[in-house]
Amino acid sequence: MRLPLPHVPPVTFRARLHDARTATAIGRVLGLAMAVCFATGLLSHWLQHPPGWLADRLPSRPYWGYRVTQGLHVASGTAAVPLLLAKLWTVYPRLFARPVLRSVPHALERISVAVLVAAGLFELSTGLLNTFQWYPWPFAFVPVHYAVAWLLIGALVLHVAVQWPAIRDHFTLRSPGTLALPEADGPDRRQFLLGVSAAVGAVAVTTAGQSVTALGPLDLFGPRSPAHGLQGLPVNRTAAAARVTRASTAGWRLTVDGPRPFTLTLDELRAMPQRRVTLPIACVEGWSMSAHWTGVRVRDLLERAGGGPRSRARVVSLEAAGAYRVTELGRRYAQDPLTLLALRLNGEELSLDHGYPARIIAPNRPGVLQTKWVGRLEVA
Ligand SMILES: Nc1nc2c(c(=O)[nH]1)N[C@H]1C(S)=C(S)[C@@H](COP(=O)(O)O)O[C@H]1N2
Ligand SMILES: [Mo]
Repeated sequence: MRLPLPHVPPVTFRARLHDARTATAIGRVLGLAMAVCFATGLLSHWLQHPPGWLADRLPSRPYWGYRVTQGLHVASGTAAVPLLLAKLWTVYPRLFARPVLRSVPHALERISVAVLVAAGLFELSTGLLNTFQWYPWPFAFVPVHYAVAWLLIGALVLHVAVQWPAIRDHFTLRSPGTLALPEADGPDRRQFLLGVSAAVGAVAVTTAGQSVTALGPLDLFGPRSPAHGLQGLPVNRTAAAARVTRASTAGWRLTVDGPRPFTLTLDELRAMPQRRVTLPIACVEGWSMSAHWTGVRVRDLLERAGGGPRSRARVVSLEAAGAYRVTELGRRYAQDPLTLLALRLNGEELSLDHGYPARIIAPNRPGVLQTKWVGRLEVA
C-alpha cells in the first residue's frame, strides 16, 4: 500500500504503529493543541505587551477572560507534551529515511519538519519550565518563547499543507485503501492511542487544578497550588524578593499625579468610598485564584487628579527594581468600575506579600500586571 506523498516511505515505516494513520490520528489532536496554545499565547502576549495602538483598546471584560485563555494556554501546552512524544515515536523511522535528499521539494519539506520538531520541543520545554519559574537558560524567556512560537506555527502550517492528502483521507475516510493497515495492527493501534489519550488526560487533570478551582484536589503536578497561600492566595513575588519591608512602607503615602496632583495617607484612602469586587489573580505561569478585594476605584482617583473619562494610567510600585515595577492601565482598564486600588484581601488588610499598603486589581488582566506595593498613580 502506497501513501499519496511525494516521497514513498521505506519498508521500515510500515512497522507496527509507525504508520501514517496513527501519525495522522495523533497529529490531528497535537495540531489542535498547538493551535489553541498559539492563539491563547498571542492573546497573552498582546495583553501583557500591547503595541501602542492596541493599549487603549484592550478589553477589561469578560473579567474572567484571561483566567480562561491562560488556563487553556498552559493546559494545551501541557497536553501537547505526551502528544508530541507519541507523534515523534510514531514517525521517527521516517526521520532516518534514506536517501536524505531526493528532490528540492523533499529537501524543503525535511527542513520544515526539522524546524517543526526543534521549535515544538523548544516551546513545550521552555513553557513547561516557565510554569515552575525555573529559567536554566541564558536568554530572556518571553521574547524568545514568543519568537519561536511564530517559527513553530509557520512550520506547522507548511507541514499540514504538505501532508494534506493523508490528513484529508483521514478526516473523510474517502479512500480507506491509502491508509488501511495490516489487520494485525488493529488492536495494537487502539491500545496505543488509548495509552496516549490516558497520558494526555492524566497530565491535564493533574495540572488543570491550578486554574480550575473545582479540580484543585487533583492538582498533583501543577507547580503552584492555589489553595495554599497567605490569605487564601498564592504569592509569586514576595515582598522580600521585591525588597519591600514593613519599615519601608511606614509613613507611606499614595501620590496621584495629573493636572491636579494630590497625595493620600492610608487612613485617608480608607475613608474614601470602599468597593468590594471578586476578581481572580490569573498568573501567566498558569495558576489562577479568585479572591475578594476591597479598596478604592482607580477611576475615582484619576478623576480627582483631573483625569477625564478617557484617561489611562501609569502605575509605579515601591519596589526598587523589577520588570513589573511600572505598568500601564489602558483606558478600558483604568475606567472599569471593577478596577481597584485594593487595600484588603478576603476580608483582611493586605499582607505585605500581597502588596500592602495598596495594589492594583483589575478584570481580565494578566497577573504580572496586578501591581503590588503601589506608590504612585499617574494620569496619562
Ligand atoms: N510590583 C510588583 N507587583 C507584582 C509583581 C511584581 O513582580 N512586582 N508580580 C506579579 C505577579 S507575576 C503576579 S501573578 C501577581 C500575584 O499576586 P499575589 O502575590 O498577591 O498573588 O502579582 C503581580 N504583582
Ligand atoms: Mo504572575
